Amino acid sequence: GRSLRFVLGDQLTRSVSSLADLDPARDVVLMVEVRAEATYVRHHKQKIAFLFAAMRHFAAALAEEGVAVDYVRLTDPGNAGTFTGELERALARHRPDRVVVTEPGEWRVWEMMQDWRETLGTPVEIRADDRFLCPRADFERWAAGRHHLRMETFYRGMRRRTGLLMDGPEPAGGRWNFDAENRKRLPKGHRPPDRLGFQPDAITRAAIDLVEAEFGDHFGDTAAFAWPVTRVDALAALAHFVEACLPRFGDFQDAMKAGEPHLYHALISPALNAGLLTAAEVCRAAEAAYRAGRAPLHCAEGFVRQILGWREYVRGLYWARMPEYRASNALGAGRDLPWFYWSGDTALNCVREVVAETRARAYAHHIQRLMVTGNFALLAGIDPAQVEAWYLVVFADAYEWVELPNVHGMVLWADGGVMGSKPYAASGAYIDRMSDYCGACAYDVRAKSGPRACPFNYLYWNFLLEHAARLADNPRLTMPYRTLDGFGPERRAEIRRDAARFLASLSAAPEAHQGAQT
Ligand code: FAD
Ligand code: DLZ
Ligand code: SF4
Repeated sequence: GRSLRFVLGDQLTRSVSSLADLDPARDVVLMVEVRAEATYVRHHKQKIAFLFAAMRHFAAALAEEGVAVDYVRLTDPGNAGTFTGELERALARHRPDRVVVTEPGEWRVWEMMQDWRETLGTPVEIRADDRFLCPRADFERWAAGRHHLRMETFYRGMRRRTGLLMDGPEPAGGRWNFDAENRKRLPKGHRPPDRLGFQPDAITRAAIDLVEAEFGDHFGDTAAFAWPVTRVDALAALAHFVEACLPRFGDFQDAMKAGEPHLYHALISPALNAGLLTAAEVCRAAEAAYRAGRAPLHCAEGFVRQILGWREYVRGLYWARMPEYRASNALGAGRDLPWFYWSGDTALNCVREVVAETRARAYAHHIQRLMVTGNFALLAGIDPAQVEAWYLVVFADAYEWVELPNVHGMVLWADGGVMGSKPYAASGAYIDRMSDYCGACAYDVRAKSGPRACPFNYLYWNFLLEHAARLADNPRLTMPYRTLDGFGPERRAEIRRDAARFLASLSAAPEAHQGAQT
């Protein structure tokens, strides 16, 4: 029969399962730009522009192959504004025998798809997303009956399963994990390599203009848009990364430098998450560089671990634990998200830098997300739902399947330790060690108390004090709690006073700016 093949905006892979047995003579591919997907959170302008541009290029490439593509633009007359509404209209236009889709990245859309099967009156075939290396069912089997789901165990299984960086049954180099070698700070005056930027072509320019016209009040600028939006450009970005950055990726993975958000990072997550690259080919490219002597093992392994390990793991965890996963709030955090997460208007120089870079590029690297904006939200006890909404809005690579475990589990420990054995809380000393932010800050990172002291310092101890009942017997926190035990009652009172004063000075975002509003 005739199939209507519905391809979502983050399924832009020619080999995606919904296109597997495409018959160009009879089938139609449906792609839709819909307002609901751009506004379920008020995404950063670059994220929407990136996705619309990538969708339009993907549709054009399919059409060039001779495939019939029905592409609905955002401003087309009659656009229903939702996936379901547009699918209904397309069914009326094409009258196919069945609809074929690949399972979506987000629970929200999964629920929609379940409804389609009941309400559309046309059979809907939902296929597995085999662009991931670990099928959902396999992860669920591994996770069943476990409370703690540790990445490292999962990752070793994935190395064995795929043979990536394996020498027979042994991990290449005799070790699974070279994490300990990934913690260098950037030498003074060090200049990271220039990166490939991709100038918007006419299609991409039109997508940017559309976003400025339709979503002009969303967070973020578009002037610095330089993302690859085609497979060809994404492959060029990957090749450039492997050649110019991978050889030092591991060394400086955790380093931060003002004005240099990219450093040695791959900058491939928007392309990867939208399907312009696949996880398997990206991992193979890193392994090939190692085998050819063009990248040291600790760099290739560190990079493969991010994708074969972390990325597959958070995706598996998301599907194994949703929808309950996002409801927990193990530390009882309830403070409103401070306004400066949107405005960048804060004396905390590290936060100001990361928010400014995020606004300009819809990007911050992992340690900025984890140890600056994330660490602050943890220490200040910000409501998990508001923090999650922020992360889902501001990054071009953000989808709930990857954002939620990273924020809810890794950063906020709101899952009570499913993902991480302890919260990643850190004082200003960590940020000072890994960055050059503190030198230019109005606060003094070495001062422990008083109005000039770096707020991360007293917020860190205040956090441990507040959550002692929950965390003091955590074996990984023995050291800091021993230090805290040595503080006298006066020092403790001072910590609580400094923290209370600082936290009371935070102002929440005006209602209209909470990215979470739907
Ligand atoms: P690199 O540092 O070069 O890493 C290479 C690739 O590894 C990335 O492209 C990504 O695909 C993968 N990766 C690395 N770390 C992770 C991780 N923790 N989880 C999943 N994949 C990972 N990544 C997203 O793609 N979308 C998100 O919405 C997202 N939200 C995050 C929120 C927080 C609080 C944190 C701490 C991390 C988040 N990450 C997210 C993971 C990571 O920060 C980004 O994948 C990375 O910064 C993307 O930039 P890059 O391609 O230069 O990555
Ligand atoms: C993120 C996004 C946006 C902004 N717009 C669209 C769109 O107009 N059409 C579309 O098919 N997909 C879009 N997406 C991506 C979807 O939100 C994504 O497919 C779901 O979140 C499932 O992962
Ligand atoms: Fe951030 Fe504190 Fe350093 Fe200022 S002193 S940049 S607030 S860590």
